[in-house]
Amino acid sequence: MYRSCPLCEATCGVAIEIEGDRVLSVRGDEADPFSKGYICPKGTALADLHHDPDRLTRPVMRDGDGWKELAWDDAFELVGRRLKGIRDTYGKDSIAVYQGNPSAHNLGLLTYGQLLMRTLGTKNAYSATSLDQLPHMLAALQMFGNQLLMPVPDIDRSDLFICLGANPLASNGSIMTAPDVKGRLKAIRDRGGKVIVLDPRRTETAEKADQHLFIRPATDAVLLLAMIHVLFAENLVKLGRIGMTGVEELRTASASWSPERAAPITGVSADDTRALTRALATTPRAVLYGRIGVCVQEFGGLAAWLCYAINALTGHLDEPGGLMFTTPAVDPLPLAAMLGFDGGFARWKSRVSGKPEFGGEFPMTALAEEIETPGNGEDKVQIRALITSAGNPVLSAPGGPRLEKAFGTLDFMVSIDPYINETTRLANVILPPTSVLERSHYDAALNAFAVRNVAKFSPPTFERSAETRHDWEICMELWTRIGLPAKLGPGSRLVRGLLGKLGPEAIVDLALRTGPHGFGRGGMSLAKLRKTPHGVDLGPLEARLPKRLATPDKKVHLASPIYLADLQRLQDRYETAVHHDLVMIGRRHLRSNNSWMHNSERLVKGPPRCTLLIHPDDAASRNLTDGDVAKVSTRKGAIEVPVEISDSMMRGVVSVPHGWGHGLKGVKLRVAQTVPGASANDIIDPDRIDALSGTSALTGQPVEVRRA
Ligand SMILES: Nc1nc2c(c(=O)[nH]1)N[C@H]1C(S)=C(S)[C@@H](COP(=O)(O)OP(=O)(O)OC[C@H]3O[C@@H](n4cnc5c(=O)[nH]c(N)nc54)[C@H](O)[C@@H]3O)O[C@H]1N2
Ligand SMILES: Nc1nc2c(c(=O)[nH]1)N[C@H]1C(S)=C(S)[C@@H](COP(=O)(O)OP(=O)(O)OC[C@H]3O[C@@H](n4cnc5c(=O)[nH]c(N)nc54)[C@H](O)[C@@H]3O)O[C@H]1N2
Ligand code: SF4
Ligand SMILES: [Mo]
Repeated sequence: MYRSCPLCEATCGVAIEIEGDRVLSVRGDEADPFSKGYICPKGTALADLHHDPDRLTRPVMRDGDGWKELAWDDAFELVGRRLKGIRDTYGKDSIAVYQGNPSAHNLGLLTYGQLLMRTLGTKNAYSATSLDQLPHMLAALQMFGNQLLMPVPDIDRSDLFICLGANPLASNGSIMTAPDVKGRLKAIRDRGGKVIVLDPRRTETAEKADQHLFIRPATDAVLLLAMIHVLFAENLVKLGRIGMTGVEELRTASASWSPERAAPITGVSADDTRALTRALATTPRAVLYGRIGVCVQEFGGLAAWLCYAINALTGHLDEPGGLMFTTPAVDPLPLAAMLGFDGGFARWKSRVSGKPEFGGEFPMTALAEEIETPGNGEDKVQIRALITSAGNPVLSAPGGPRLEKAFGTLDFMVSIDPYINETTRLANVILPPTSVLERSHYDAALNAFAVRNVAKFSPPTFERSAETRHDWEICMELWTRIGLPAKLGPGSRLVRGLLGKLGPEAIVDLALRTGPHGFGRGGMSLAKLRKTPHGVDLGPLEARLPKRLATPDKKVHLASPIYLADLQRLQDRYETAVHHDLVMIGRRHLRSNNSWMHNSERLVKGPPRCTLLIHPDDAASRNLTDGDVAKVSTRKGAIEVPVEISDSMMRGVVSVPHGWGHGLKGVKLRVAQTVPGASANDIIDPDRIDALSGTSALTGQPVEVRRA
């Protein structure tokens, strides 16, 4: 059986050997035209997820300290009645929704999960977006006119790959769907090109690069402004064929940020900044790729914007080997619009602290206060109920303990999730979906950010039993039982009755047929994909501008006023810079996936991974030796983790990975609980945000470290 692995963004093809209802083996699918046999250890663990005895298959309801199983109909009746009651009594905004990361990897949630959230009509919509890529989406909206128009590095044709705040050798790439990044980076070097990594840690990716430069956390915007300063100073700006506005504003904005001024802030020397800039500007096929490290920080909005802008200023936007837009078989723009995911920023603000909405969602940093703070009147509604879907905010969002406490005060909470984990143990009812191998799959989201245009449909590997429900069926049922509007809103042609019959496959089929490779232009359809189980290659990325732009003037807007205004905050920050002895960053490991795959023996075996990485000098000055237990504290609390001394860390920076902390009472993950670790998000201050976008500042958290 062939399918694609939905666990991370790489979308590798897997070949699964089965016997009866058991998986015998999972291997890379050599015939997949995109991944060509590559998989990582998590792909093999698909079998563990499917066979995990802790995975729920029927709804459960909290019953004192334990849980009792419910029949599906009873569960839907209960959840529907409670949520409807709360909505009728307190209003739409009294029900909050949190959608986690796997939503983007699950066709049912991408479509019907979105529809459920949108028909709820609640302003209290939250997701992992504000812990992740929000600044990239905001930049796409401001610069290219649509939040989904995020360009991707054309890594296979690039001769210079500058990697800022990403570690694709561990993460397998993000907003850059590229199975076997290691092979693709090696290919750059084999053809005489260069890979340069800027990161506060000498990462796995940096180890394989031509050059690694340490950069102090959360100073990327300063580095990028200095690089832009050099571009103008040395006449290296090259605008190419695309119409752009805002070039002069960028010249002015960068004028005061000389590399000499930036160097003591960023830790990147003025010479290195100039050399880097010249290399980017003079290499015909080059790209600067920025990812989560540039987003989840105090100046994430500015940094993500400047990453796109610098590619545009050096003539690398929409050019082979540069930063390009995809031509996916399912165009996400009309699909998202149809599902009610409209772009927009700061059209309204959150009730308690005035945080800006983005795409109809508030940032995660507003959730706890919106639950805790009493409302007064119709427009000022307090959250009374919560639906979490494919998310684990107690571990993945900063201020985990506060969220946990807040969830405990809700009138009702329901989680759509296969596990009783740190978050879902707080729910009244858990509705578990079918396993990853029991459902069909099409990567509607990730194909849109793939470094080649590809399409693949995965049929279910196993027949599901009548006793189970797909994510989309759960969402559909809740839509009906809560008594939500049957239509999305004025103008929407999506009607509940019809959607209940269609299912996500029909939506994909329609999108394929009407998409850029569809009717008359390649005849793409679901039927066609079913006949090509390894997937189809639709060729390299192509130039798409200006046609693809969604800006009214069909130009790239290099200097949106929201960014120009936010530059003052950067100025102020470094005029009054407070020096911190130590700041904390995170890290990812190839055998983890955020918080939720530590229940697989084969993925967690080996030495403990939830450790504090610290530079030898920083360890020495604190009398720490390898294997000591360190107490890491912030004004939000403290955690204890083993010390691992390593010169891969920049001085003044320590690293603790997120997604651990499985020792909480009531968690039912028997393997994960044997390697609990501690949650970095317990001590990351939720009030540290990028004030522009509302994104959580997960990186650059000031900490104190001493022996426990
Ligand atoms: N194995 C594995 N793969 C995953 C995941 C996982 O948990 N495990 N998670 C998936 C998800 S949800 C995502 S969003 C992607 C993320 O994919 P990536 O963006 O590649 O994420 P990371 O591996 O965390 O790499 C971020 C890098 O930024 C560096 N960094 C931290 N702070 C700063 C800073 O201020 N400036 C700069 N320049 N660098 C900084 C960190 O040291 C780190 O090396 O990975 C996905 N893939
Ligand atoms: N400190 C720090 N915090 C971080 C990050 C960081 O780098 N540093 N990274 C952030 C990022 S990039 C992200 S994306 C978030 C992730 O944050 P979340 O999405 O909140 O957390 P995950 O750990 O991905 O949890 C996924 C949940 O989905 C469930 N699940 C898995 N598959 C399915 C499915 O098919 N259907 C349903 N219904 N449920 C499913 C799992 O059981 C688990 O409960 O974490 C963020 N938090
Ligand atoms: S790299 Fe990602 S998609 Fe590929 S096998 Fe690993 S987890 Fe699955
Ligand atoms: Mo993410």
